[in-house]
Amino acid sequence: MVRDLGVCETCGEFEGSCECGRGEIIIDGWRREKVSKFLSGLLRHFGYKFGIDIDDNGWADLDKIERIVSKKFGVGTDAIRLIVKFDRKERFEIKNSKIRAKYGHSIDVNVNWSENGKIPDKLYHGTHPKNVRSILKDGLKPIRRKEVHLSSTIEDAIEVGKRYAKNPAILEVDTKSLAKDGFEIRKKGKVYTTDFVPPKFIKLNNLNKKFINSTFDFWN
Ligand code: HQG
Repeated sequence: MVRDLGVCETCGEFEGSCECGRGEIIIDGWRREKVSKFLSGLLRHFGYKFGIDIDDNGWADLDKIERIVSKKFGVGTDAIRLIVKFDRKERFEIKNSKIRAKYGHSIDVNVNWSENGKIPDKLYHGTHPKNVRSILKDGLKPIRRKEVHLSSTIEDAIEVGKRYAKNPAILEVDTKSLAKDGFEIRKKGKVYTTDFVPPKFIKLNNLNKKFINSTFDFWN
């Protein structure tokens, strides 16, 4: 369940409930999820439908977004700022009076990302089992988005894959070799992205191998 967000004079900004119990809920969990999905949609895919200009680096004016969100959901900038701050996947970024999505775009933007840190040697991708054969043959492609998305843990990849199937397939990407081969891997919040992963760097995670093998005929 998505938790409420609020502020308290004593405890500060909080998720769920504050320690002293006197905090004010700024946005409830139900609305938080709706607004967060809407923000993802606006900033990644359809801002233009609402008259939002998104610049080449993915930035949009926060006050314009706030006007639309306020009309549609009855919450203001304080709620948007809390949604951004407490987002588990660090989907968004606010700088000065601008907001952008860090990943997931279908629109043509270049989120020139500079989050530092070592890229793990292995990353994971959760998907529908029916995609496995084609991915192992043709590689991981961005399909309708600008980039391929990878997770840092198997658990996160399972969560991504569960959007497609109850028992998702988990693929393991040899990012060490991918990087050595010249592919740029970008850390964007909790998610990693790259332009394409050739099949030679992908293998089916052992967790699923037996399961997929036993049911491959059914899916294909
Ligand atoms: C598949 C959400 C067949 C790929 C998620 C995936 C993630 C192929 C689908 C983020 C293929 C594309 C991105 C090939 C790729 N043959 N199928 N050669 N290459 N595919 O939604 O990674 O919550 O664009 O496996 O949690 O599922 O919105 O990518 O199934 O982090 O922040 O084509 O979006 O994050 O689907 O999801 P997507 P994704 P948020």
